[in-house]
Amino acid sequence: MTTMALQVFSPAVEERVAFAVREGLGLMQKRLPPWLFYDEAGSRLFEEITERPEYYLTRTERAILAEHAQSIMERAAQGRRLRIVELGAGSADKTRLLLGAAVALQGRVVYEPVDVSASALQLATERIEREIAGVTVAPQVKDYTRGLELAETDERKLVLYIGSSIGNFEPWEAENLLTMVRTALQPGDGLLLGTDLVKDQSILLPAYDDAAGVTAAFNLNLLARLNRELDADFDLESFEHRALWNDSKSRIEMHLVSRIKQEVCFRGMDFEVRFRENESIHTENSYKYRIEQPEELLTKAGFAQEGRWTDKRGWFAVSLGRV
Ligand code: AVJ
Repeated sequence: MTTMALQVFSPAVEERVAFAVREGLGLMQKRLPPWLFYDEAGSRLFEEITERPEYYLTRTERAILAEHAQSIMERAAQGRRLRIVELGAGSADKTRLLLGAAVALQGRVVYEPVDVSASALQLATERIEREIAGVTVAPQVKDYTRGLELAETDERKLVLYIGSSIGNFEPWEAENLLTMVRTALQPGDGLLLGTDLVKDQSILLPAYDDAAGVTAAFNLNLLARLNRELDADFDLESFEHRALWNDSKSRIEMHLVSRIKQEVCFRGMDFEVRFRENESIHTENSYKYRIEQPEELLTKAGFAQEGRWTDKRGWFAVSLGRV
């Protein structure tokens, strides 16, 4: 007898993927949204990216939090009890530093990670409850880009939006997202925002095109996902990863470039796409901010900037906004 892997059938996700493909691959400049990266393999590859020597973001932000967690928490709490909400919790690795500081400050803390991935939340919940005494985890499975509902509590809330996740959004989208977060909060509540800063291309480009090829694999995995989920026939060998710096938009762009003229069939949805030689699919933007921009963004979204912490090289910023 053969054992088959259990197929988890989730039409909602599949329809969202099919919709994104139909919409994005029909454009003049083909594009696919970056949330498509994060299937199981993609989430694992992203964790691997964060350990590559070229990918300075995670390491730099972690160093900022390691050094300043205590003062960040004190500044956010202002003598009150804090409850910590995190948007897009992921592996919640850097969050431990902040949770540890909150526990040191107030004895115990409620941590509410919000993420679309129930499995990622499950893992993070178990790990954090096991490893940090005093933390109660209250996970919420939700796509926070579609709205946020936070219970009214006596505690002051601090929303964490770290890891430069905001960088995936166009400036106007980023403003809308943070405005939406602000409207879910009460006066006195805070937002901790992690933003990657503009720096020389000689640093930026390798971070998105590491020598070991993990970022390339992360980008190409998107096509493997479409092959599997939509029964497409992308030949992964005939596409290549490309990262470029768009100076006028201040962003890193990732593309998947077709090495040849070809046609790709989506047998699962009666849809074909033609590629010219060298034609690309734009898969991600990663905006890089000038040092004064996080504050401008917070202000436009209705927050007052309450503090800002950076590393010695000025590569990354963590900003605290208050409602
Ligand atoms: C998770 C959006 C912060 O933009 O640096 C890493 C994703 N893409 N390498 C980033 C990513 C390519 C990452 N963020």
